[in-house]
Amino acid sequence: MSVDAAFRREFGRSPAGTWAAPGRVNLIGEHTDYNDGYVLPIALSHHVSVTAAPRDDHMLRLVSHQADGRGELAIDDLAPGRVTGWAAYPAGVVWASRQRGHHVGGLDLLIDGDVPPGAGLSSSAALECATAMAVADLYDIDLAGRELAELARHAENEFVGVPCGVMDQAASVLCTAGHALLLDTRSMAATQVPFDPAADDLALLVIDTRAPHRLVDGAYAARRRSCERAAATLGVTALRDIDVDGLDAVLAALPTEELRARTRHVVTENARVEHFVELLRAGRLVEAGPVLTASHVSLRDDYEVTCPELDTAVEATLAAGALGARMTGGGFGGCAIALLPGARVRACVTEVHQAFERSGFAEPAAFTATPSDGARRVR
Ligand code: GAF
Repeated sequence: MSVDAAFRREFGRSPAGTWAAPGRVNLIGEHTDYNDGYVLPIALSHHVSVTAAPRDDHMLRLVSHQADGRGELAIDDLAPGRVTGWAAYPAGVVWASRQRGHHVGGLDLLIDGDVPPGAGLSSSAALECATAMAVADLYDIDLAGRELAELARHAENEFVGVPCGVMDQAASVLCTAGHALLLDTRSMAATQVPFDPAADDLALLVIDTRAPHRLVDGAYAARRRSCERAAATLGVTALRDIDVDGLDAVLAALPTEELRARTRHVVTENARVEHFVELLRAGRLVEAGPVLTASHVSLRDDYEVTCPELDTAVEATLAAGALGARMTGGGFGGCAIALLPGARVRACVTEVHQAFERSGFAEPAAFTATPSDGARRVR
């Protein structure tokens, strides 16, 4: 059934259009975005789509084919904490738009897509960004690019209650095909860096460990608080301000081993992003694998956000000939990525499956990623 027919069946009228926003994987720069640091995501070819029509009243009617559910909300009653589950993301975008003084009336929204939810591939940011684009177009709001990403992030922080940084929403909006997005999350300067593993006979494999990933859990917020405490103790605005040269002397000023480890991760991770980008720009992607693996080790040992499934995925891909591998996204479950010769993809996937089976983990899923375009109107 076409999306128009599906919309008509659900809402009894025709839609005004469809907007689609992609999920992402982050190549490197993890847990740096709420420290004013650098990130380097690519958009995936997987999308969340929002087919929408404005309404004359102030009702928000929502149907999700992805999450198999529906909701009906009065937009004048929207307030942080009042909506839970997947509906909080589109409702949060409507709320955040109105908070910023934009006139937004009622909407019918049909949500669909193929970004696996709960896998750490930013299905929620994609839903927010597709909704924000639909709302902006339908209510004639001059909102695009960074500002749209900031609004989506505002919805997630304030309405949904997840204290995330801006990476996922920025990736979903600003990425372009064939490129990784180098984002300075302090200045929001965005640079497109050509990223084409196939040109070097390489592939970027994404392994969904299927270990449940929940950002809402307190561990993400706790990491964030540790970073803020470390920055305050060191007298800097954010850990981004600490130079990797002379890091040991700086760390000695922190009171606990935990704060030293968290700080070491953030500072060295920012340096790894810069190094990775230098290699990319110099056409030396084949040499960049160890930088990815070093990021994983830092996230495992210093930042403590990996889990047995992520560590196993990384070890198995390296054993099967990957040049480098790491967890991607918030961690505590979700996905790992591996950079490997295209000819090793099959063997690598087999190795990961076998390693998961030996460990008694759920069966993982895998696909190769293609750097794709950011959010757009599709119809
Ligand atoms: C999650 C968050 F949403 C991002 O903002 C980022 O902090 C990431 O975890 C870790 O790099 O995806």
